[in-house]
Amino acid sequence: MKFEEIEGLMRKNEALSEQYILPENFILVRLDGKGFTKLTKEKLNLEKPFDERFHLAMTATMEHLFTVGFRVIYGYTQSDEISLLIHKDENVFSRKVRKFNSVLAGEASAFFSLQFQQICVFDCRTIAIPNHDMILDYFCWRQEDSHRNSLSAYCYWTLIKNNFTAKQAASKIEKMPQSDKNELLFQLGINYNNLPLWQKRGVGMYSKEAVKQGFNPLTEIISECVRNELYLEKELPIRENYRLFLDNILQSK
Ligand SMILES: Nc1nc2c(ncn2[C@@H]2O[C@H](COP(=O)(O)OP(=O)(O)OP(=O)(O)O)[C@@H](O)[C@H]2O)c(=O)[nH]1
Ligand SMILES: [Mg+2]
Repeated sequence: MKFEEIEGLMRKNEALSEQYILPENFILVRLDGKGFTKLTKEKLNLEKPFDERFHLAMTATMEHLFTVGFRVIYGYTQSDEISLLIHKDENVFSRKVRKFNSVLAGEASAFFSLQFQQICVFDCRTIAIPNHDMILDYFCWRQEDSHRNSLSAYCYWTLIKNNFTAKQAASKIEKMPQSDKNELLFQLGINYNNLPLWQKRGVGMYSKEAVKQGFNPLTEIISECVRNELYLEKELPIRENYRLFLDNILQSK
């Protein structure tokens, strides 16, 4: 086959393999640390079940992802995952799915690795979301996942600290109802209700208007202007109030 024919065939196959997020759909991406159970245990030397330095690195990585060329409306992080809601009119890279996945996974992996001076890798998936209600359902789902995992992780590590083996601890909490997990922690001296909210609900990030004072050295006048700034919500509401909170952000974009 001639070079031109080979090139034509390759380009045709590449083009036909391409997937796009269809117009009018919001773009939802979720990044998740690859093999972080092992990484956090063996290489990063973290506090269990939650480590503030790890959480701050996740939050800083999410903030970085607001600045890499996509119109991000809202970001949410819990545990080793980050979800980003991208505007439905975003047309960057012609909405090619592979571009969202590869660029965002690359940016997150590089940025997070620098925080710990270790190779840390994120995967990324891209999901089309056709309407507002599904966006609210999505984020409530991830927040509920955060809550369930955090309760289980606290139970597991508290049992380990109380001399249970890994196998005993895992089998004790397997299939245990949530209310019993709360009670188990209480019996072992931990009031789950008093634990930091970021560990139970995750945190959210979005841009909002802030009034700033600026000093003009030429006119020597202090003036006020309104700027959009990234804001981190560390005390997210839950359930219906979380839906209202998200709805407000969506209405303003
Ligand atoms: N010690 C510690 N570990 C954490 C913290 N946050 C997340 N992790 C770990 O991150 C893991 C996240 O779970 P998964 O994403 O389901 O598991 P994974 O090992 O990353 O596997 P894949 O995502 O499938 O590659 C948990 O098992 C925790 O061990 C933290 O603050 N402290
Ligand atoms: Mg993971």
